[in-house]
Amino acid sequence: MTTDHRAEAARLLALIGVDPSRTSGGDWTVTTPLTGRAMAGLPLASPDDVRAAVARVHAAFPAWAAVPAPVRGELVRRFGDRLREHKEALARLVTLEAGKILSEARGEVQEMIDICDLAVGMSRQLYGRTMPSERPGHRLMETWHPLGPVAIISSFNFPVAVWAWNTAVALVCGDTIVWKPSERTPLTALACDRLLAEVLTEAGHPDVHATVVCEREAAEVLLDDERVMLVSATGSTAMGRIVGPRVQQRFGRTILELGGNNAAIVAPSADLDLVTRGALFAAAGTAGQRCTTLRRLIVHEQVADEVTDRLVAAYGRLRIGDPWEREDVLVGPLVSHAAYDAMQRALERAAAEGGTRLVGGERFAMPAPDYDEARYVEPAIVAMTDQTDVVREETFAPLLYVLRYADLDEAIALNNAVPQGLASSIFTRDVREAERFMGPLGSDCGIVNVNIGTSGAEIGGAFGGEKETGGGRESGSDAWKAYCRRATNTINGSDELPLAQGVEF
Ligand code: UN1
Repeated sequence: MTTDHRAEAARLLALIGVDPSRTSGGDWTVTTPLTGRAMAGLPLASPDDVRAAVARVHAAFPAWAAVPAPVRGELVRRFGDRLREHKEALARLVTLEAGKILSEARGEVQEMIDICDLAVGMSRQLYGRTMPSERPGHRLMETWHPLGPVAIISSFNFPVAVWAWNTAVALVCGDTIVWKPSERTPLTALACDRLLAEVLTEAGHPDVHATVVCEREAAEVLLDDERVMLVSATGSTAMGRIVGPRVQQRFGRTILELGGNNAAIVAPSADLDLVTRGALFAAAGTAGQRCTTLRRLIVHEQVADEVTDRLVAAYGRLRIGDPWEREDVLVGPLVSHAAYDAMQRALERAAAEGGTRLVGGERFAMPAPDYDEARYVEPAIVAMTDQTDVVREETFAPLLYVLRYADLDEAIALNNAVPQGLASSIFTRDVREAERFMGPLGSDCGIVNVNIGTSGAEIGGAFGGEKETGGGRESGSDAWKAYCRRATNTINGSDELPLAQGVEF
């Protein structure tokens, strides 16, 4: 008999202080990917509920925007403290709801803590520039102001970290927030909502954020409501194709973090120990369910056999199983039957398009009937002779395609010849190759790494990608600017009124 997940979820939610009425009694069933069985039920928000949430955070905006940014930063610091306190409980909820291994779930909560720390510093560094004016006694400068209510739409695979990237930064920028988490992971969302609510309520700003667990029709309110100034959405490219134009239609802003089809190039000089570990984690970690997961390995023909032999051997040693029951498991379940079916379809297509399966792809046989409704799978590697249609698509599962190349131009062209542009990497000891890959005619992705895999980005950098990945940037560096309204100020400190460009009037 496996753990009673329903009881565990209730216990963890109680520890965090979530009101039990929020996670019981509704029609919506939350299942755990660990067994595929029901773990909780909760009510879904209606379109009217979402409109009410928008109205609430919209009304709270002026008072929040008037709070000095460093004071907002102090509240984000307190939220980070709450996360530290509840790190283990939150991580365990992430494992229950998303199925990722505990080490990665703890890493995800750590990512939330890290972004809070960064945002606290940011709150004193929302710098605008001052520019010289062409007119005597004049000055030009820019000011970054709060933008307004922001909607955050997040996905099951990083149920809390991606929300935190957006939230911590948006809060210090002075925005208010409506969060629409994945319907698969509402419990972790309500747990985070509770921790943030404690801090903001204590500070007298209870309506600065709202969390709405809802289905598509209700979520669409966030796209169409003109009070929502920015929609930051993480998910599939198909979702982004709806969100982008719909919000743009009313001149709202978007940050889109959509599909990835991430590649690593392995050059002949690469350190193959790094390649094996880096590719193993990037391709099989999180059961292939990161947007940054390594999906294509582009290997120089001189080292291709050795690299594939080593990887196949490493895949053979991967421990697959229920990460709740065994902490030494490295690959947990896929999130759903649909994810498993999509992987099987991709494997069939890859075979039809000339691929040779080197390892994996089978449903992993779990020891007890408790797991009949879950979908565990052996991570797969498929050797391809060409970058065919199926390789150019993102299959959100642990399925790695291996391609060979003869010269670096060809490898870079393969890296770029997919519709998505999120993460990429090169393994090489040749600094010239690394520079070319990072250069203007190198990788066309938003993330371009050297001698590490494609996944596991740190929060300090701007996160996001090009082309079908959507073009948005979140998290560190100057990504905060997307959450602000920029004003350009021209200030005349003289007694004259000269016009720009020498105009006489
Ligand atoms: C995602 O999968 O949506 O870079 C985000 C990474 C993580 C974030 C992934 N820090 O893999």
